[in-house]
Amino acid sequence: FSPSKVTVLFVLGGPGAGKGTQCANLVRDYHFTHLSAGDLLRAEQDREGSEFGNLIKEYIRDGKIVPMEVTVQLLENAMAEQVQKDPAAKGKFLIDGFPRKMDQAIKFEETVCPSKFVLFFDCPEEEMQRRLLERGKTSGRSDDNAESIKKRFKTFLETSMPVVDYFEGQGRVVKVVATKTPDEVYNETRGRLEQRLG
Ligand code: UP5
Ligand code: MG
Repeated sequence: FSPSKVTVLFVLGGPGAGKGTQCANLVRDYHFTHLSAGDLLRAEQDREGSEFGNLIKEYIRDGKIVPMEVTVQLLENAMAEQVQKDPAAKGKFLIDGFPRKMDQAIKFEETVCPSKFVLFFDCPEEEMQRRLLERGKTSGRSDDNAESIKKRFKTFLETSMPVVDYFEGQGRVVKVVATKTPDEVYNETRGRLEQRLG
């Protein structure tokens, strides 16, 4: 696909900030295609015959960032598949939970497609932890436990926040406070998005 024909927004925020929840709202109202890097990695982990299954499993449990080649390829494949399915549609993509390390950001924007801007959900750690522990009761996610959550927060602060700061320095971050109810967060998201998309 041609990068000039698609629109990409990166959706960032700490673990449990509500990226997935808000992306679902945006898909409903603005016809974006939602691609969660974490979901794509979990699907690849479970795919029979995947050479990366065990590696992904370990990285996710430890809250570490899977080597970028794997994730960039999964995203590129998913985008190409979507464009092929619906060539007439102007591809509008929400790339959720990516890039969360500088090397991924550079690589993706150079080789796949630059993002128009970054939607950043800002939420304090205590609130994110509360949400994740609550979800962990039923989610079955291998990283929704106190020990993995701690590691995910550490990676977010040390490795992923620098990516947000990098985009911020370029004036490409749209920040939304993500502490209130999902509906309130969504209202703010819509407002800021419409301002920015014009
Ligand atoms: N909830 C949501 N909004 C709420 C609100 N306003 N008030 C109260 N509750 C709210 O929400 C989390 C929970 O909170 C849900 O129960 C929800 O109902 C509730 P969700 O919308 O799922 O938040 P989200 O930000 O999407 O949280 P998620 O757990 O998905 O975040 P992570 O960023 O940790 O997970 P992700 O799947 O993106 O990545 C997982 C792992 O994959 C990473 O740790 C890493 O190991 C690996 N990974 C890579 O290696 N490379 C990548 O590029 C991406 C991921
Ligand atoms: Mg998510």
